[in-house]
Amino acid sequence: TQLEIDLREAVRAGGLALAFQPIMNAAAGTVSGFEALMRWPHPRRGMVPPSEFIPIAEETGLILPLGDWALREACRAAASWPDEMRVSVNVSGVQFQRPGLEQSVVGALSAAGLPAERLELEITESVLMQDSEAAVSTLLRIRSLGVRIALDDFGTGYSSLSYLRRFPFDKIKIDRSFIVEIDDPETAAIVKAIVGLGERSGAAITAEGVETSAQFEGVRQAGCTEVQGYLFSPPLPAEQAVAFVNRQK
Ligand code: G
Ligand code: G
Ligand code: MN
Ligand code: NA
Repeated sequence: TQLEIDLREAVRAGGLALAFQPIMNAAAGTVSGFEALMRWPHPRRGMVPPSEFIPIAEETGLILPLGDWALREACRAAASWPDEMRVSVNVSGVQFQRPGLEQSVVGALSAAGLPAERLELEITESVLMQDSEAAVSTLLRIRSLGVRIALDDFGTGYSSLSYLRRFPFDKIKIDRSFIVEIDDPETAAIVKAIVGLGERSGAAITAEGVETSAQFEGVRQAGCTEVQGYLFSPPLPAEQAVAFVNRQK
């Protein structure tokens, strides 16, 4: 398709960008890091959303060079932030199916001079579903470098709880479909239960998609330690991310 041709050209020519959304410490109100999110300003169509181009990138294998680029670019940006701030990078299942993800991670960290502890990879359950033995061993090797591993979109899959036993996640990100309903006592009870599970395994819990102060209060009461969402900030261009940090001080 034309979009595929355009994406190939954009990858080659460096036509994509990363946006950075702040992740806040729920108690302190400080920035604990940023999630890197790909943006594609298309020369004719305007901004193409990731929900359109990521699936194309995954089907065509373009996600491999694109994923490498995102890791490098994210680490490079993070190297200019205050020492305590992490960068979180989304990683597709396809990137786990090919050898070399560990090499890409090591390469991105060393090119940026970023300590491994300041990088976090966000994966979804689908990564562990495909070929779980190989994916788990790749994840463990990357984690042994000091890189943190977060389980993204938690609660949207089919057998979420079993994955928590299969891998020692450093963080669980609760999907925003729970957050929009946090005023419902049953949903709040589920979120509290997830927080309890996370605490027992030593994982931090992030609430995604927090849009209102009532939701913020609800997830804080449920015990979420980190929050992310439009209430705090949309994803920002790299320069504005640095300005956001300075404004919080
Ligand atoms: O950025 P939004 O704001 O629209 O992102 C939508 C989805 O696109 C995210 O939830 C994530 O799953 C995916 N996405 C965004 N950036 C990346 C990326 O760098 N790599 C991968 N694999 N997925 C991404
Ligand atoms: O990787 P993941 O699927 O978690 O991507 C996060 C997605 O959520 C991105 O598309 C991002 O732009 C979007 N997002 C971030 N904050 C909010 C929010 O408060 N509300 C909504 N509706 N979407 C958000
Ligand atoms: Mn994510
Ligand atoms: Na998510």
